[in-house]
Amino acid sequence: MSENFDIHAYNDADHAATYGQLDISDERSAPEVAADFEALMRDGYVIIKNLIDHDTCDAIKAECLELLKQTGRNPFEGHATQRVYDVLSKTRSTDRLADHPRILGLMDRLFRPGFLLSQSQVINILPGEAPQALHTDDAFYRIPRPRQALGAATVWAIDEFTEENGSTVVIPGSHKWGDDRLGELEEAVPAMMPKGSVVFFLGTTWHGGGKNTSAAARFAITHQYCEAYMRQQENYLLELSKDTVRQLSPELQALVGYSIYPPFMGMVEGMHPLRLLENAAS
Ligand SMILES: O=C(O)CCC(=O)C(=O)O
Repeated sequence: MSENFDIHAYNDADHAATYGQLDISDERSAPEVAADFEALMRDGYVIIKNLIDHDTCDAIKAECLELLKQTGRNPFEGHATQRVYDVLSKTRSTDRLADHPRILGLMDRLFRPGFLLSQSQVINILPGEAPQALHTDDAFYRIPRPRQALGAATVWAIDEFTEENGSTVVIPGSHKWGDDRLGELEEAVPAMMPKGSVVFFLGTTWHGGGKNTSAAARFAITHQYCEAYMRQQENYLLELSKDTVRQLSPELQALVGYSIYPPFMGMVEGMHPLRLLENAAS
């Protein structure tokens, strides 16, 4: 290797000539994001209220209700919970939640540039559902705790989240725990929030879906994210056709994997994957 070759500069550099890293909008560095981030790192979660309006919630719900079918196959999915997987293939209605600037602003602070979407679901908790087993979302990255989060999640309240209707529950401060401590239901608090709000939590934070003792279903959208160097839960590159990817915003295209984590992770033929979308016939 050449004496003058600086491997660190090479690793950090954006080598793509045609498709560089996307610009970060001002909204992603707004003062509110700094305050949200402070709460997130202190408590392991933050509730951001009224981020989308009720009309948007109603439009999302109307479209996604059509997609809901069977209930869960095991207690974790929830025998009285309906879930839609592969959401991005089926509807564009939740895209603006996945790439919402207030969420991506938190991700900018939390993870390295190039972070990815990890999975998306519609989750409809029906009346009578039992509490979901508490868990952490990035436990499958089998690296000992305490450690930094390698994933992060949003759960969007498309209906109001109440203690009765199955609001997500979280254990404040649990993101700092080691592997020796398991979350107990008595320690969990409901993330109650108005329709149109979101709870954002770290992949290391203990949480779960709540029990639904009300007479109505609780409708939510979740999008999860991970560091660019961790495996995504959902295999977007196999799920999404190129035509679907062409319909996504540049941010969302990057999030599902049409992006490079410097210096070259994600390459196709040694080049940026967005080149695959150039030929409309492909
Ligand atoms: O539906 C919720 O509130 C949370 C669900 C959850 O944590 C999960 O399914 O992994």
